[in-house]
Amino acid sequence: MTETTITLVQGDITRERADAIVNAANSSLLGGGGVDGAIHRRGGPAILAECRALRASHYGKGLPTGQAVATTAGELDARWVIHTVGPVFQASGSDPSLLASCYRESLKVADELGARTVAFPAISTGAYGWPMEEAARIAVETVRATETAVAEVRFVLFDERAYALFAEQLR
Ligand code: AR6
Repeated sequence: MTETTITLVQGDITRERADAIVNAANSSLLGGGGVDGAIHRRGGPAILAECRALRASHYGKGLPTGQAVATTAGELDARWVIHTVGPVFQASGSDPSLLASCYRESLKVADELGARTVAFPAISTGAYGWPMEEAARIAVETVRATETAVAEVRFVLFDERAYALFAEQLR
């Protein structure tokens, strides 16, 4: 296995060029706000059409939390969008292994596709409420621990604080 390089970018993930762009989706696969909304808006209707087809076939009950599935990237500068569903953070106790699973399963799908560059957002850190610092640690640790043929994992962080917290994990 070749070494995977982890890189960081601050910005909008829908502006990235990569083999695969990961979407922080929900189980319905039918869109939402945040990264999900932005990906469907910029990627166009082809992505939603494939998501609907997945719901009509393999994922009748939706995509379970921690799993991942690929569609076309539509008009994005990528070949695929890999949709994954992060866990909702709960103050009473949340399962970090489900968040780790999102990164691991997305990389597994990327390997199946032959993707060499994969861009990830900070899954679960928006609407799903995961504290950025812990989410950054889980993201970086999981990618480091995953055997993959992906050459570059790029974390695309929306704001300065998220970027700084991911940078700290890479140090
Ligand atoms: N590029 C990169 N990062 C972004 C972008 C963007 N264009 N937009 C937001 N972020 P979220 P979640 C950051 O809420 O927490 C959706 O409605 C954002 O600042 O997109 O996994 C889905 O349909 C945050 O740090 O995803 C689900 O219902 C991070 O991306 C639900 O939200 C993730 O925020 C999923 O919630």
